[in-house]
Amino acid sequence: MSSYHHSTTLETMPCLICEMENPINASICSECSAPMSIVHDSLALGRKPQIISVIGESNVGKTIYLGFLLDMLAQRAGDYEAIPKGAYSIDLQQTVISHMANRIFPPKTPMEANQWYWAYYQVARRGAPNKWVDLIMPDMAGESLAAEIANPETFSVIRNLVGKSSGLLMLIDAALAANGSSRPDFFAMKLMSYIDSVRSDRHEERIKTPTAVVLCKSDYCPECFNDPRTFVKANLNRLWNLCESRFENVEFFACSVVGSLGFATRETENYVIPIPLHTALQGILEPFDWVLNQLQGSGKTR
Ligand SMILES: Nc1nc2c(ncn2[C@@H]2O[C@H](COP(=O)(O)OP(=O)(O)OP(=O)(O)O)[C@@H](O)[C@H]2O)c(=O)[nH]1
Ligand SMILES: [Mg+2]
Ligand SMILES: [Zn+2]
Repeated sequence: MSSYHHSTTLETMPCLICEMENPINASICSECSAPMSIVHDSLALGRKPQIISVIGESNVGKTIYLGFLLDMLAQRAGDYEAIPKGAYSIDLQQTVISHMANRIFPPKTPMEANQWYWAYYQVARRGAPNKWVDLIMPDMAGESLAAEIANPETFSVIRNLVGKSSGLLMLIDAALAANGSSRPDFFAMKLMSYIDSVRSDRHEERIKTPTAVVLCKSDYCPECFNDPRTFVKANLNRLWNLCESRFENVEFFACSVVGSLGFATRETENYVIPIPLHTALQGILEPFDWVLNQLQGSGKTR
């Protein structure tokens, strides 16, 4: 990326995600649909941002997790200070917060990459002002991720994001796993081996990228909070084994966004939908905090 700093003077600019040259006034990359404002904002800052990707199957809770995480950062939870770059960075958290305030879960993320939310934040801990990190956190659709895993190069944006991520938050549906479903375990395995194929040049070397495995919907199985490791070992054993053999820097977490759920049906439809009666955030910041500590090289100083 040596052309990166010189490109302001040219008629085109390389996309930060896929490096494709785009006209200077393009709003999204013609190749991968990433917002070009990320490039403009990073040029204005004079620093190259790092990518933290939230990955996981459709319906696992990525959108809700990321929306609440960003909102917590914006509200200075955990001594963080966070500055959004561009109005586009605020849309995701606004969507999630306003839906939840109306007691509805936010809608499923569309498969088309040009409709994803992207957040670009400068983050630092208060008291450590020299430790600003610039983070790009896209909200991908689980179905697009599944399509890319099944058929690599379907979504080049995902391949580039996974390949360039400095940290990964891998979300798993703990409620399904606790019910004895093998689906989350198999999806996680596929995801891990996909990451492995994208990341490693030498196959005998383990992946070093800090990877937080996050057990979502732990309100359904509160034992996850006490001991996420033991839960993964017992209920997601294939994933556990793959982590041990291929990933050098993995940690396990549990999270939940709801305190209580109601269930409702419509007269015209015969399925039950969960209603979030009140928001109670648990374990949202911890995985992010861990990844950031790994990036800043300060190890486990929590
Ligand atoms: N009980 C419970 N349900 C949750 C929690 N988080 C998410 N959910 C449920 O999971 C559903 C999916 O959440 P999303 O954040 O939209 O999932 P996603 O991973 O973004 O899904 P895609 O956009 O399809 O990739 C929500 O509509 C809720 O029903 C949680 O902490 N507790
Ligand atoms: Mg989503
Ligand atoms: Zn691109």
